[in-house]
Amino acid sequence: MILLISIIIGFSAIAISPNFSDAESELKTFITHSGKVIRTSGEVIDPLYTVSTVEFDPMEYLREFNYGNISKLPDGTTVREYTIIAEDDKVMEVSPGVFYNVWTYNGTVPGPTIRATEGDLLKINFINNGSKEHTIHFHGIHPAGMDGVFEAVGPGGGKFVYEFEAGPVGVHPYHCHVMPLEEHIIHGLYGVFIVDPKEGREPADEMVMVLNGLDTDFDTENNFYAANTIPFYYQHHPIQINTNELIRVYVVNMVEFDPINNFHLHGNLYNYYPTGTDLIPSFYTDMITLSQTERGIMEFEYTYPGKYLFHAHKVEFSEKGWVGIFLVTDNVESDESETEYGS
Ligand SMILES: [Cu+2]
Repeated sequence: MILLISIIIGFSAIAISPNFSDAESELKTFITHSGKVIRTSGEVIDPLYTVSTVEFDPMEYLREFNYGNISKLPDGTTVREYTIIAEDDKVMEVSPGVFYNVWTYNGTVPGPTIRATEGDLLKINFINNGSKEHTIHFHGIHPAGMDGVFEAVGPGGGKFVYEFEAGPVGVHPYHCHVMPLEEHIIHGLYGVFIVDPKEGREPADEMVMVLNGLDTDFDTENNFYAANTIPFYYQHHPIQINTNELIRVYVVNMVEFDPINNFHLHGNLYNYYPTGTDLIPSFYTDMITLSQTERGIMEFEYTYPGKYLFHAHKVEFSEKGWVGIFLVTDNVESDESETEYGS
């Protein structure tokens, strides 16, 4: 009899199992701020019991470039050394009351903007203090062993030194390349790598904008979009620039899930250098469209003072946070601006 019952229970379990996979049985249900019921296998963070552990100031990030610790080889080659530490346990309040588990390079999303000149020798000391394997995969030209794909760096203090010559000239992303890749990117393991031409570029007020999305409910759709992580930040804190001063924006699209993103500038047009690899612009436009990791350099000057929007012309993205304002004031100095081009 017991045997018969066991057989029946066993058969029932087999019959039911196609409808209740392991993954589905782990799904949790919660209600979003808009009342939508979401089922997710991701970690749901309760805002009432959560404290942000990330300090990130998008205004500081905007114009902050990390040139590394500089030394010279006997042959005169410039060596730049950087340290990047990965972690995956931080929590960031990305929007009021919305807490998100960010995976970070040096504690922020995006990670630091690494900057060098073409031909410099780069040494990136990578330390993985996370709980999962991570790497750094740089876009650009380098040996296969420095590509950050097949040499996963173990958790709990694993180390790897990426060493290669900076090139080509342009603006490139770097990001973790451990599978599942989408997960490692969407949580925030990415940053910008700028390679300057040896002759430099024209002096300008320079800034970096990483276009990113945040999937805070783990349904593989972005709930928020932004330039530099915090939705609506530059709308509430306009970026101050001057009339008749060259503005140079290094823009990198790191949005996952959505096939395109774009960048529209109001009251002006910009010269656009795709990937920044050419010193002659390819377009003069007020609108570019970017797929995943597409990037480039925008250059423009404002003639008239005032407030000008910049945003995704994919309106859904701008309404969910990817929108900002340039506050243009009359340049009181002469045309010879004192803004320095860092090096
Ligand atoms: Cu990773």
